[in-house]
This record gives sequence, structure tokens and C-alpha cells, in this order.
Amino acid sequence: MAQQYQTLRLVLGDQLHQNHSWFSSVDDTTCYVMMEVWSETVYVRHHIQKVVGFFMAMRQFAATLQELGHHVLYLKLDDEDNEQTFGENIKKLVARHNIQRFEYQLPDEYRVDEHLKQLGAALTIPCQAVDSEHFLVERDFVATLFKGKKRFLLETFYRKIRLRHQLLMEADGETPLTGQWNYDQSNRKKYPAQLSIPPHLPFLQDAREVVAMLERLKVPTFGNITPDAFDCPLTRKEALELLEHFNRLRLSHFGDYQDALSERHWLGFHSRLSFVLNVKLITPLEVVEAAIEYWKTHQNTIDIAQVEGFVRQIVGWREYVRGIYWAKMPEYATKNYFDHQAPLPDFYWTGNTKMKCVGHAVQQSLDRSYAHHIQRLMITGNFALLLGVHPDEIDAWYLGVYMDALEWVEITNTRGMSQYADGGIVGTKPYVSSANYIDKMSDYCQNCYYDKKQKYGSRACPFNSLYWDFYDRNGSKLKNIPRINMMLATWHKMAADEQVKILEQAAFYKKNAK
Ligand code: FAD
Ligand code: DLZ
Ligand code: SF4
Repeated sequence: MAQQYQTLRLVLGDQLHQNHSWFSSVDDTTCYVMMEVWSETVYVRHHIQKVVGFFMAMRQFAATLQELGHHVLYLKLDDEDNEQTFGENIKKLVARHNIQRFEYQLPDEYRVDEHLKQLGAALTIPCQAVDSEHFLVERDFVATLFKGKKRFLLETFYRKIRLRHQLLMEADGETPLTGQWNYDQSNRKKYPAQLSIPPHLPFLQDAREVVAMLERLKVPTFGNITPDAFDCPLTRKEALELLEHFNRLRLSHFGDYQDALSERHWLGFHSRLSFVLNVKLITPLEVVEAAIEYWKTHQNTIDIAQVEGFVRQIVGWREYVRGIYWAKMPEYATKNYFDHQAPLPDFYWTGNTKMKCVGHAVQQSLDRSYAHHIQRLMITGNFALLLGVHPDEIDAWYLGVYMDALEWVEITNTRGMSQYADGGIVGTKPYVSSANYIDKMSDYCQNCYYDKKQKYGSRACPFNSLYWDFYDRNGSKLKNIPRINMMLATWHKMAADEQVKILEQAAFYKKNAK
């Protein structure tokens, strides 16, 4: 007979939170279950590194819980006994182990939340959802804060969090350190040619077993992996090492070069903490507190703009987009403000394009399952928006390609910030640019097949004509956005024959982007 437990607790693949109160004591009547399931693996086509990263981190977490004395059931994707959905596996385990009570931590994704609510209703035993004890504010904090408002301003939210958790505040508890809340304006530098960027901290893992399993089961994935040297932090110890490395070597220039792009650097001064944060191996509060602590003891070499920029990303943007997700789902996933309908070009899946900037960002994404924020926003996102790609196709790509992609943070950044498909809930304006901005922030244009200065002609940079085409076709939907008005006026003042040439060139690229 199978072992009997009173309580069954589900731990999802992005709930690897060792310091959760669930694990504070060992209880022989409680069993934890973790499962690799087909339903989560194929709901979107994932990069192979994402699936491997999740499964390996889950397996290590299960082993850690066992070492701590907890009872853990772990279902691998190829276990014969695996019913391949959370719900069916739970039902089977409840019956087999004579479970009297089922508990789960609130999931971060709407899809899974609905699935578990339905499961709870179908079970005949008591079912309880508890907090995941990871985020700084509750799921509905943003919705409550902005009740009745059309715009959800990040800055309002960010200041509330700084005050609530007393982060970078003066002793009076009300004034931000130095009197200034935000140093966004100073985070706009391009990499100087001579700047030396520290090497990244690799975490080379032997992923051969999991890769072989995925191949054997013919799990549909894309992207590249080196199975015996898969580079990804997978444990809490590794997450803490990555954080220490970031504070020591990257924090000093984080803000300065946050928006910089280069063919020579894939990481720059970014942290690469998003995966370990999103699977909860580390908490946002411990990350920002460690960065602030480091800065306090190194104020002679690190200025406040660097640490404030970092804190804003984590306790500002990250928490804020989660709040928007829960305030606006499920309707959010259908938003298409510009009614864009074009398909995503093939080169998003292959990297095969003559555009140096797009090619670099896509190839890096295929090789590393990682791109930093400005690559996602101002290169791949910008180009898809200019081209008028349907947000569903763009979301599927972003959700699949990045290790850190979970819908709550992916869709709000993609459909919201990047594509403005929500009509301005997350972003105050669409993030579009011509070659001018890309050239200002990068070294891409100097080695590109296309000419950054040309708007039309056989070598004209596609960003240029598509940029003006975007204003032309969406003028009526853009005219009330203050910072966009100026560009609309410039477009309308342009000579008619110039406009025709630009629009013809854009029409060509819309059919033949390469
Ligand atoms: P760093 O630059 O070192 O920043 C530190 C941390 O701040 C990140 O680890 C992340 O946790 C947080 N952060 C920074 N910017 C954001 C943001 N806009 N929203 C939420 N958190 C932020 N982030 C994800 O975690 N998952 C996604 O699926 C995701 N999809 C994105 C899609 C698009 C189109 C865009 C424009 C951005 C997306 N982001 C996403 C946000 C951001 O690009 C990544 O968090 C960041 O690039 C991860 O790299 P890093 O850890 O080196 O970040
Ligand atoms: C991303 C992912 C993948 C690929 N596979 C699994 C899985 O098999 N089992 C699991 O528990 N979690 C997986 N995850 C992470 C989930 O998508 C995530 O835990 C939920 O969507 C909740 O956000
Ligand atoms: Fe990108 Fe255009 Fe610059 Fe080429 S010229 S790198 S396509 S912006």
C-alpha cells in the first residue's frame, strides 16, 4: 500500500522558495509534490534552455527539500505514472495516498490559477491556496491603488513601495535619499570604445540527461543548447553567488549603461538575475537590500544613480507589471490597440537577417535564451511594432524564447510596454524608433548591410521607412499622446513626394523584411 499522508502540497516550477513558511518545519503527515507535465511544457513552443532550466532547477529543489527531511513526490516528464496535467496527477495522488487536504501556493499565471481553482472545486477534500511569500505586495495592490484611474503610473506605485519598505530613504522615513526619487535621466549612456566590461559568471551544468529525455519524447522546442555545458544558475546557492558577483562587478555601472547596446557584449552591466528571481530561488527584497548594502559601503566608487536604477527595476517595474497583470487579465491577453495583423517574420526563429541589430539580438536569444531589456524593447520589440505584427505572435515568441518568461511579466512587458497594444496602460507612449536612436545607443549600424541614413533605396535601413509608416497608419490613434505629437507633426510637414517614397519603401519591407 502507498504511504498515507494527511496533506498534499503542490510546488510549481516557479515556486522554488526554500524560505517559504511551508518549509520551516518538517512534518511527516505532509507530502510535497512537484511535477514535470506535458501541459506546461507545450502550451507555447519553448526554447530548449527554458525547459531544461526549469526541469533541472525543479529536480535540484526537490532534492534539497528531501535533504532537509521533507517528504517529496517528484514526477518526471517520462514517468509512466504521469498523467501530464497538474489536476489529473493531483486527483490520482489524493486517492492513492488517502490525502485529507490539498494546498497550493498562489500561482503567478492566470492560466494555472484557473486550472487550480477548478481542481479545488472538483476535489472532495478541503483545498487551500496560500501566498507564495515572494513579492513585496499582494496581487491586488496595484488594482486597488489605481481604482477608477485610466492610467496606472509606475512612479506613483514605486514611491509607495520605497516608503512601505523604507528603501533608499532618509532617516525621517519620508524623504528619498538625497531628496531625489528617480535618476532615470542619467541612465542613457552608450558604451565608450575603451570601456572594459567584466566577464559574466558562468554556471556550467551537465544537462545531458534532461536534453536526452526531451529528445526521446519529441518535445517541440527551438533554440540552441550545449548539453554538457548549459550555462544557467539553478540553485539558491548559485543565485546568491550571481547576486554577489553583480554587486561587486556590475552594479557600479548598472544605471549608466542600462540602455546601451553592442555587438561585442551580450550582458553589459545587467545582472541576469531574472530567471532565479522568477523561479523564486531568491526574493526581490533580499536582492535590493543586498545591492543597497553593497552601495552603502562603496559610496566612494558607486553613485546613487546606479543603485536607484537597479532598485527601480525590481521593486518598481517588476512588482508593478505583476499588479497590472492581475488587474487586467484575462482581457489583457486580447488587447490589440493598433489592430496589427502581420505575421512574425521567419528570422525571429532563425536569426537570418541582414539587419545587424535584429540579427544580433535574435541570435543571442537563440544561443542564450537571454537578451537584456533594451534588446527586447528597442530592437526586436520595436521592429515587430513598426512592422505591425499581431501581438499574439509577438507574445508567443517572447514567452517561448526567454528563460525568464512567465506570462505575468512577459505579456505586460510585450503587449503593454513594448507593443502599446493595451492602449497605454503600462507605457506612456509606444516605444518606436528609427535607425537614429539605435545608432546613438549602439555600435550596430557601422557594420550593417543597411544604410542608417537612408529612408528609401535598396540599402535603406528598414527601421527608417517603417518608422514613418507607423505614424502614417496610426496617426489617429497617436494624436493625444504628448511626446508623440511632435513626430506626427514632422511627418505631416514632410513633402508629399518624400512621403510617397517612404511609404512605398515601407510597403516593400512589410512584404520583404530580411
Ligand atoms: P537587469 O537589467 O539586470 O534588471 C534587474 C532585474 O529587474 C531583472 O532581473 C528583472 O527582475 C527586473 N526588471 C527589469 N526590467 C523589468 C521590467 N520591465 N519588468 C519586470 N521586471 C524587470 N522580464 C522577465 O523577467 N520575464 C519576461 O518574460 C520579460 N519579457 C520582456 C519582454 C519585453 C518585450 C520587454 C521589453 C521586457 C521584458 N522583460 C521580461 C523585462 C526585462 O527585459 C528583463 O527582466 C531583463 O532583461 C532580464 O535581464 P536581467 O536579469 O539581466 O535584468
Ligand atoms: C515553464 C515551466 C515548464 C516548461 N514546465 C513546467 C512543468 O512541467 N511543471 C511545473 O510545475 N512548472 C513548469 N513550468 C513553470 C510553470 O509554467 C509555472 O510554474 C506556472 O505557469 C505558474 O506560473
Ligand atoms: Fe539596425 Fe538599421 Fe542600424 Fe542596420 S542600419 S543596425 S538595420 S538600425
